[in-house]
Amino acid sequence: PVAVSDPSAELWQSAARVLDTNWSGDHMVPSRRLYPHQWSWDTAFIAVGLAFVNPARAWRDLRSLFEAQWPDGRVPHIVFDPATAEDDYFPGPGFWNVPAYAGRRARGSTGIVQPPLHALAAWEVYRHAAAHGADGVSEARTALAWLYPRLVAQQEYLTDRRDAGGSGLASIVHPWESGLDNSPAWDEALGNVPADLALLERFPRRDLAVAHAAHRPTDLDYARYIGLVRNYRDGGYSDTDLTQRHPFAVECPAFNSILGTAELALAQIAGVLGLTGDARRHRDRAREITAAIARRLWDPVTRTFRARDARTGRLSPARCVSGLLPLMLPDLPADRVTAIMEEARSERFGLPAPSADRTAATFDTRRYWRGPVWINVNWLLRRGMLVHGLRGEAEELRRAMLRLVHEHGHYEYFHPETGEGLGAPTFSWTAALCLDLLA
Ligand code: 9YW
Repeated sequence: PVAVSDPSAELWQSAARVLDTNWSGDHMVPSRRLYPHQWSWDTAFIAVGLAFVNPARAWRDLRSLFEAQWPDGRVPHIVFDPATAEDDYFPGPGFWNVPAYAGRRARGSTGIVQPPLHALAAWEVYRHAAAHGADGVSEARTALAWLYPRLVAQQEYLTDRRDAGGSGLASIVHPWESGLDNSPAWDEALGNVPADLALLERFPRRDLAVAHAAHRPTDLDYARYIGLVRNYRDGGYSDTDLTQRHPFAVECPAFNSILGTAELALAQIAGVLGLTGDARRHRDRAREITAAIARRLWDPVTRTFRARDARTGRLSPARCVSGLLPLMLPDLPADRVTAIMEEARSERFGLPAPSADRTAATFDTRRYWRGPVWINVNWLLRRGMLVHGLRGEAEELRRAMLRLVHEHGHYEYFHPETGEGLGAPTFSWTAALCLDLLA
């Protein structure tokens, strides 16, 4: 008989191999060369895929991340691997110089956050535990019980300390906190951030040594990024009076949709742990966050969700993929669901959705978050479709994502016109989410 190769089986195996290669003992790296440490929201996406092939590693990875949680509840966006040289990534632990009160493990971390996707990830790993037998279930319950109070502290940090605009939404204090690093959504707010180009002479860009300059942020933006870190750091990473003390505070629709989704995942987890009062509170919080997103971040003129500058009150003029992610929220009003799907299907996006509006002057097919397709945000978008019962659209998107990865590889991101793989070639979250899409 002729051996018939099964493309799904091949893809599954190559994805599992990427996750094996990128495992570093007690955590996963996003990619060996470009990102040799642990990144916060990567850990969540990765756990979703590890749930199928190695749940013990999913729990270990989440645990490694939350061991570096600060006493105020913030979960750092990077936990640095002490075994990796300081100059392998800039800005490294020396530049972040986090205060002693952050705790021993957090000393080797950054002081900013990323989208709080971990409750959803923990719930997903738990949901699949039964497939790994009785031991898998008992491991999952123990892990959930350990994580739950930490996940709650993470939410409370974001909803209390980070409500810079007093609107019931969390503000990000740095574009890196969005995970959509140099999205055009930040351009207008970044215009108010001083750019000290001399900083780049003192701290040369390490990212340009390992990635194409045409894919990466410009020097002007990079100088602002470093200046923002320095300002937040020099203020002791305090969130008091943020809008006066810090030149960047923005309410992102994707970050806040994930914040709301996390409350719903926490409600499920609380249910498993027998905490019914907590579960009710989490559901109420999710409804409040949804209402705040629908009120604060909706532009009635263009019928799209936008980022809002908490300092100036202005909505960003840029249409970005982040504006499609409120679809993840089940209580989103029906007219907003319709508007998001119309925008997603329009010539500005299309499926899989590029990171930014194809018709905008800022659209750039190769530059980081300003045009390329990312699997992680499309995976979130697909979840949103399923939440609203849009099964046909969800299936179409699932197939489109798998086609892209099957034809081009487990790349970090993809050219929005040709599908060419860009950035790191064996990228953990692309591989992990493929496993989920194939399962
Ligand atoms: C950087 C690790 C991270 C992701 C971010 C992505 C990128 C880091 O890589 O940022 O140095 O530019 O934008 O979402 O977590 O994969």
